[in-house]
Amino acid sequence: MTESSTIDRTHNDVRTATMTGGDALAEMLIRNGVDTLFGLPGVQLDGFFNALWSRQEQLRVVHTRHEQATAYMADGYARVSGKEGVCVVVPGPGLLNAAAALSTAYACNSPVLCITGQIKSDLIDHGRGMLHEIHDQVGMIRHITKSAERAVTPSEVPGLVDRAFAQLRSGRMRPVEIEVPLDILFAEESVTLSAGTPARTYVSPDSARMDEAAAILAAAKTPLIYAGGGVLRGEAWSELQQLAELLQAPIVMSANGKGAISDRHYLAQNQVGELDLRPHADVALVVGTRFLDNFSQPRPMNPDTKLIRIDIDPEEMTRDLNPDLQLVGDAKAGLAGLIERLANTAGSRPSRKDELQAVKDAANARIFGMVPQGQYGQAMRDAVPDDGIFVGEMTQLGYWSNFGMPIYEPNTYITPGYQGTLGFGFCTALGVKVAKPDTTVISINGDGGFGFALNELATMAQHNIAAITLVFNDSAYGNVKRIQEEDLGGRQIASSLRNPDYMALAGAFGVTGRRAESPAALGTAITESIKANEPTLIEVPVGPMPNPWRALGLR
Ligand SMILES: Cc1ncc(C[n+]2csc(CCOP(=O)(O)OP(=O)(O)O)c2C)c(N)n1
Ligand SMILES: [Mg+2]
Repeated sequence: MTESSTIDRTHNDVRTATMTGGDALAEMLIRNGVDTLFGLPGVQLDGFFNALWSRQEQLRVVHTRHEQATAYMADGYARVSGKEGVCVVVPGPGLLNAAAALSTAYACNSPVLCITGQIKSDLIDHGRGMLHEIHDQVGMIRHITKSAERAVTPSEVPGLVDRAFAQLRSGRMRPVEIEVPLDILFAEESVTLSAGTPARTYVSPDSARMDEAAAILAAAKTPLIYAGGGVLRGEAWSELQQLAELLQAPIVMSANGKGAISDRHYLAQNQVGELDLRPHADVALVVGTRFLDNFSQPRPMNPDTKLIRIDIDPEEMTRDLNPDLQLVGDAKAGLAGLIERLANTAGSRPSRKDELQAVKDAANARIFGMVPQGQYGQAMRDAVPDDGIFVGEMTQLGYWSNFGMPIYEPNTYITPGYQGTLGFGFCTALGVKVAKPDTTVISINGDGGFGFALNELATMAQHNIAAITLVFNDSAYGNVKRIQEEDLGGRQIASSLRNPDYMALAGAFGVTGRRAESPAALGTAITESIKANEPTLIEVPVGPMPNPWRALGLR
């Protein structure tokens, strides 16, 4: 069974004309549905930016102050828009600057297209030392992309772009790199533009295995569902909820899977509630997740729990454990297939609402009882509307939010995943806000992580990107400092930070600055910022915070 995606693509005629490589690249992006690019120009890209100049009505260019931001913004854009995010960087140092962000998109299965320039085509890999030359750029970037490829004539560009989009629209979504040398971007020849790449289709798991899985689930008394980012990337949230309701199975979401079911639903459980549920599960249905804990460790499952996995990536199935049943396919098709098979048999289960609501309430009492994280978390959640989007970071409130923040809609909680990249939060939130200008976007940063990208306050002001940027300022790489304090005998080194005056900093960039000295003040500051809807920085001075995983028994 395959099913068309909801993304509407305009149909284009195949057309042959004489044009430059730059024109061909720009035209093919348009033909693949791209309308926004995040980029930073340079001499190897002149032919491309020249082509973009004449297409500003169709392709908006958002330029940044560092290449990391182009790729983070493309990632943020991709995670919330249902479209691919596209960034454009010069070769060598430009691509290397973008690499931390690409590795993050790789970790989080985000469809990012990175377009890179190249030195002159006849000098590639000669080692002469051309401006921005690095040896085997394609080979280098392949390690953190799904594919990487170069065109060496203008007429090769349409195929290059279509193959990239075919990768971005099939299987496990991960970033893709393409590159075109500077002379080819200016060279002219006859080019045949294709109609673009078809929309994504969903691959269904093997039918006989789905029969087996349905039989196991029908017989299960206390089934438990684990949902990860694959549910969101595969737009499978309705199917997930329907199946869970049929089975009366609680759903534990990974950080990247948050929003797969609304936390208002009694079946939605966080990782603290999971501690109560896991030992009693007779069957675990694991959908679109690596199925690891916060520290990328395998979960200590009860050996009697039968394991069924749905995953688009066959390699993921058996990396750490051998499931009883492997369903290789898209979450949407897999879950729909199970619903079809279970609709008659499992329809009459009694509601587990009282029992599961109690598990949830007990977990939340502990989570929100954490001082001060629970109070700040509550203040943020109360101030932000249900459809508001939180972008996390590697900071104390980010860690807490990964398991604690209630999330009510799909794709409204965005994290750097296992890459844990400082610098991710602020930049990614800017891309999210470009994709969703009418939605509240909250970026949760520490002073350390924000420092990786504070130059992008200029981008925020210049392009009027009204994301609300929080900086929890403890004058420290707080997580590092706490480890040195608690586990390394207080041997503090390289973990204290002397910070700028954040209000003066915001003012210098032309961004509205607010300071919030308590959870209540933070709530007020967020509410005011939502009303003002302008580029905003909110500094939240804080002290050291307790280790959230230890406090909640998650480690
Ligand atoms: C790119 C990158 N470099 C280094 C680290 C290691 N690291 C993890 S947490 C952390 C401290 C973060 O400090 P801050 O952003 O202020 O958050 P806090 O813990 O103080 O809340 C560091 C340096 C990282 N995660 N990513
Ligand atoms: Mg800090």
